[in-house]
Amino acid sequence: MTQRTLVLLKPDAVKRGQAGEIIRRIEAKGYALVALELRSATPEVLAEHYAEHEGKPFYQPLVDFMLSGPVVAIVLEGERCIEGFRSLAGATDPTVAAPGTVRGDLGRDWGLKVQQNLVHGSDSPESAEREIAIWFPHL
Ligand code: IDP
Ligand code: MG
Repeated sequence: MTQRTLVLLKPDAVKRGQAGEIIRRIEAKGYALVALELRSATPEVLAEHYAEHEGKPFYQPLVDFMLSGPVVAIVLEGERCIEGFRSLAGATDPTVAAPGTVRGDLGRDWGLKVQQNLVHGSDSPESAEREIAIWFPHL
């Protein structure tokens, strides 16, 4: 089943010069790049993107972090790439993300700053469709 998913390389990935390494892993897995752009998120885009997390204790720190520098927004295409990219990314908390994953290999232990986990990936076909429309309305 060919799918599309939205991936974000978060500001920590861009600042630390890990964007290329993460894109290399995506391409090595066989996923196609459909769209890719370095850009600055806006409060409006992030409010839509993270709507499901509004009201949670980590919401505002997460939004502030996502505004702290440019992100790379990517649409990938490939066989079961929604599940597949999340498998490449690893668990949300880089401290416990498995070795071999982006977060496990490249994530640092930032204490409570779980938000600095390098990447976002859509978690379902419905989320992917919604998030691609937010970041790439022309697609
Ligand atoms: P996911 O990115 O693995 O799908 P979600 O639960 O959807 O994780 O959370 C969205 C983002 O919010 C995470 O990637 C991370 O940046 C941040 N986050 C999640 N849980 C926490 C937390 O407990 N503390 C701080 N940030 C968190
Ligand atoms: Mg999520």
